[in-house]
Amino acid sequence: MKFRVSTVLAAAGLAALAWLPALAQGVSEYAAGKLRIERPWSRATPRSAPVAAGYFKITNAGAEADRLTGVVSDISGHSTIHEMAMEAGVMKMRALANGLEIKPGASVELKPGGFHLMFEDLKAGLTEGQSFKAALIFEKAGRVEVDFAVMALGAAAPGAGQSHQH
Ligand SMILES: [Cu+2]
Repeated sequence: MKFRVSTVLAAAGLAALAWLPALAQGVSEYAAGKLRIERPWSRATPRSAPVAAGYFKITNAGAEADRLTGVVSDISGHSTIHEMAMEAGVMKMRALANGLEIKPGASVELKPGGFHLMFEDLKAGLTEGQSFKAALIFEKAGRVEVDFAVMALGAAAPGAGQSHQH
């Protein structure tokens, strides 16, 4: 079954490529109680852009739900948790008033086109290759300091949509 083998190899190659930037920056993983936070990343910002986004994957290995209620970083005046949602046929982002719930046993991935952190009122632009610190604030797990790796301007997570830019 030559076809199958080459398909598998091609898929493996693509996956490896997609993870290359993360590997180049070092694997970043953080634990807070029963929560595991993986690979916080952001994107370089165009000159004078007022906002930047933040992404990561979070897994709740506990028996109780937890909730990401806020984020604080020195890079921005204030930061919020956003979702992308359809409104009258248009994809828009909006702040999650009650934060982002992570159910027991579940993983949530913040990624382009979905949930994301929004660093607003940026104090300086973000450049590919730099990193910045931010504190994620959870209802139960408390405050977790993580490093966000800044990827290229157009970097996209595997499987991300393309109907938005921020
Ligand atoms: Cu947003």
